[in-house]
Amino acid sequence: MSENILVIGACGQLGTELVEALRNIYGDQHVIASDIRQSNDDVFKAGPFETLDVLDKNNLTNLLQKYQPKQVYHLAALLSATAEAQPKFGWTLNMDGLFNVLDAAIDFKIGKVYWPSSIAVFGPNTPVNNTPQNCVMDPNTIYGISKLAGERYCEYYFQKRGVDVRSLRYPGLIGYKSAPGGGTTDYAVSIYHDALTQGKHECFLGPQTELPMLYMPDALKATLDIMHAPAEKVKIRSSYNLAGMSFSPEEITTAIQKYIPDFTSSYKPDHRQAIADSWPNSIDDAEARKDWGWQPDFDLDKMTKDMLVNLAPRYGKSLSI
Ligand code: AKB
Repeated sequence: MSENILVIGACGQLGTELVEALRNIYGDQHVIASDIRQSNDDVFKAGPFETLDVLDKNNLTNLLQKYQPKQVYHLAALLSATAEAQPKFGWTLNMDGLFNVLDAAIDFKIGKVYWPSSIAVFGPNTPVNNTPQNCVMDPNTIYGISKLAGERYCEYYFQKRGVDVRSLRYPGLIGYKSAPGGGTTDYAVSIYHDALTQGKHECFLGPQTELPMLYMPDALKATLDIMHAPAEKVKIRSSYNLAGMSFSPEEITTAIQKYIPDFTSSYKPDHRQAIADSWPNSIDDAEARKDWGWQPDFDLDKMTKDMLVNLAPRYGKSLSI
């Protein structure tokens, strides 16, 4: 496999791990990582890295001319909490960035485009449990509104302009290799670090706030699976519901206590509580399972074990797991 692949927004939580996974498949030199800022992460030293502001069309055009990628993963966005703090910029980056990439896909004959959506497309009137693929969608955050508009835009570009664009509605993503940035689900990453470093965690959500989550190896598997699926199997061109597990801060605390019995959580809900309250508790991902064979490998306990085993040495700890 010798085609070039461009990852935009490569230095974020998902991008960092996706670049590594793609380089393992396609070769270091064929995966071009790009972001508005350079990262020190070792993964970016193995192959090409370019500075790219996706809002700058000339910058994007130059990169596409240079590398002629056959696939583009467009991950650059402001997440839920950050976009609420800068709504105008959140809207501009999330929407104009997507427009630029979809238009470039036509101009440069890019074979496939990946663009992430989110459970943030759902809102207060959405059925909260086992949320179906198609239902009331009334997001009340800038991030969610931009993701829902982006989904409609992707489907439009597929139907009317022939762009092979594929997308997943990610739940909260949890991983040990890279840090999340500005999401409402981020507590579920920092809780593991706090458990190992301080033995306690102060959660910015209330104890019973149940949210859909996905462990990073499953997120990478789903992303690569949908991008590698034959086009006719990808029947939904807005974005697929995707589920891994669902839990509350209280439940993840209990899961960690199994391995670190003295660990405790306290609760101090902030502005992110309202965002979490507008999102589903759990997701029905039957369409992804049916269309391209999606199946997650990790539940809360398996993920907790893996997170702790991998993070403990970083903090000089050894756990008997
Ligand atoms: C966020 O919390 O903003 C993201 C998401 C669910 O899309 N992790």
